[in-house]
Amino acid sequence: MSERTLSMIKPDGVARDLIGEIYRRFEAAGLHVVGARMIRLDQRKARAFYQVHRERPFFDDLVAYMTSGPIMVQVLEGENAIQRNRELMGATDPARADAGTVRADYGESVERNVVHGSDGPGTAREEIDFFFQPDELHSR
Ligand code: 3AN
Repeated sequence: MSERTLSMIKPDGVARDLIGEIYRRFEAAGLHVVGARMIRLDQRKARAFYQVHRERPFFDDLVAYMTSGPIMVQVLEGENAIQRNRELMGATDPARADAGTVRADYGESVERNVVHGSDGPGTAREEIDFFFQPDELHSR
């Protein structure tokens, strides 16, 4: 079933010029970029995006990091896109990520782990709506 998921390239990925490499991996895996934008999150928006983690000890550090520079946000569309993108990213902790995944290849730590991807259909819908208007998305 074709579905959509929200992906982000985090500040470390943008700063290290990994946008093209990561988009290449999406496209090679059959994930079509149907909407994309470069933005810089402010405190309010970063806190809102990560509000499920607001009680966690790493929350303030995560917000500081995610507001430290521009990010790319994109919507990926394709068969099983949510799971497929999770497989491309690898585990949250780069040290535990499978070989050949984005986080294994480029992640520096559990915080500076290069990419984000929605973890299920509900969060995918919410996260896509958080960043994009319907007329900014273009199915193939
Ligand atoms: P994922 O991005 O793999 O779905 P989540 O949703 O558990 O992982 O965590 C969201 C983000 O919070 C992670 N991408 C990571 O940047 C950060 N994070 C998660 N756990 C930790 C931790 N123990 N220490 C620092 N940052 C963390």
